[in-house]
Amino acid sequence: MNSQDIIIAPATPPGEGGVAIIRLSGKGCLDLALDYFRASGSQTSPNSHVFYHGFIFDDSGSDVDEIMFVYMASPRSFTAEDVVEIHCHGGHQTVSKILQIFISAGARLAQPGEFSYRAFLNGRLDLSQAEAIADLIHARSDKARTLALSQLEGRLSQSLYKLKEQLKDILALIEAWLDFPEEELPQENIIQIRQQVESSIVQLQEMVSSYNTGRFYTEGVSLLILGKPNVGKSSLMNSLLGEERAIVTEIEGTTRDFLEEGLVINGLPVRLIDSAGVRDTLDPIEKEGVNRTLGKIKSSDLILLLFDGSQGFSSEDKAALDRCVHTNFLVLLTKADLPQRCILPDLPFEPLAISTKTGQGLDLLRKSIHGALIEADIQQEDSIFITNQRHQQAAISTTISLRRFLDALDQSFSLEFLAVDIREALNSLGQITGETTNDDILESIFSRFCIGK
Ligand SMILES: Nc1nc2c(ncn2[C@@H]2O[C@H](COP(=O)(O)OP(=O)(O)OP(=O)(O)O)[C@@H](O)[C@H]2O)c(=O)[nH]1
Ligand SMILES: [Mg+2]
Repeated sequence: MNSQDIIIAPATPPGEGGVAIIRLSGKGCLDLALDYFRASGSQTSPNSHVFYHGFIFDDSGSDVDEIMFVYMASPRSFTAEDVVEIHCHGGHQTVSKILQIFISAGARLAQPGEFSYRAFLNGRLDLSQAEAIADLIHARSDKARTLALSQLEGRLSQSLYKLKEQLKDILALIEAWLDFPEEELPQENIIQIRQQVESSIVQLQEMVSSYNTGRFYTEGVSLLILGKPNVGKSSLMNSLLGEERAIVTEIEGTTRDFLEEGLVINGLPVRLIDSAGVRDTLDPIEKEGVNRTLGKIKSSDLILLLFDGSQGFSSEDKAALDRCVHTNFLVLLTKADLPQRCILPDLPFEPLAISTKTGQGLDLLRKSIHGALIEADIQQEDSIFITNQRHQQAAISTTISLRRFLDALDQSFSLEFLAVDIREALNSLGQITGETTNDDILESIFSRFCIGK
């Protein structure tokens, strides 16, 4: 990507709408834009951050659209470069005609993520903030939005900055002593350094383990409804969705394939999966369905294991329960509106009685689903949530380097060794904010953005 060009792209999605926004960025973009803009007032050179009404015309001088024009002078713009936004009518023909005019005049169509990439190169955003923009755009729940916004506002960057400053101080101290090879690091410094590194490791570990919670809110969770035929799996799917999505009958083996639907449960985006009832069967179609269900058990974030409360606990129920050990699961006793006959074996937790006929237990179920997946309180002011696997990997690498540093300190290794470990830790931390991220990785991160972002 050449960062000298004037780039252009629609900032709004394709399709019809009241307004579409076309954005130009780069040195000289104002002059270029003014070549094809006629303000309706007398103003000839626009002030920064002020809207002007006028017309875009083409090379032949014909008007193309009536627009609003805004110029944002560097560095007070999204990319920190000179930026012009053209707010035109939101239709495909108008947008593509305006793009054509400026591309023929020398602007280049921006690549996906190129505006954000320039904002990053110009120091307007660090890498974790640029990634937060993409997360914000793709947020599928209110919590996901809040997390992305706090990352965009720099909460993650700030806490990383503090960590980095601490490690840099330690490195500076060690490097100062490197100049006196015959002397040892004073004991009081060693104690202080050890404490600082230990507390950094604790903070990093919190970040690493926050990833699951963060990931659940941003990417959503998969929730598998499991149980033998006729326990009420499809009925539960329908009740949670609030619509008759799955076929419900009193015939065992009604559901043969997966049914997947998205919904939000107490702020958590959920992919709810209804499955074929688990039992031994000779019917080849049902058998395939059962095999697929069993395959899904491992990949689900949480399993709702259903037992029919109106019937005795059977060997099929036992087989389903055995499949769930070592997974994250909740036990539900269904059909609580009927006389209860099911006597469950000992379980490490209380089963939940539900009825899809009366709605009993469904609110509690929603809370339990949330509780089984989200341990920490996401609103806690001082904790930072990582929502990106790349960040988690970098935090893990940092922790490994710091542990190695502590070992080396214990074994009185030379100061050079200690310095190497701290430098490595700093390098890993810098990958989150983009200071030490190599160009290939940067390119692959930004190329996942949409055009115009
Ligand atoms: N009384 C009562 N009946 C229920 C309840 N939930 C489901 N049923 C009935 O139980 C039968 C089976 O329900 P489904 O939801 O189709 O069960 P399933 O587990 O999806 O069954 P398969 O797809 O065959 O594995 C239907 O006749 C439902 O009306 C409930 O809460 N109370
Ligand atoms: Mg079913």
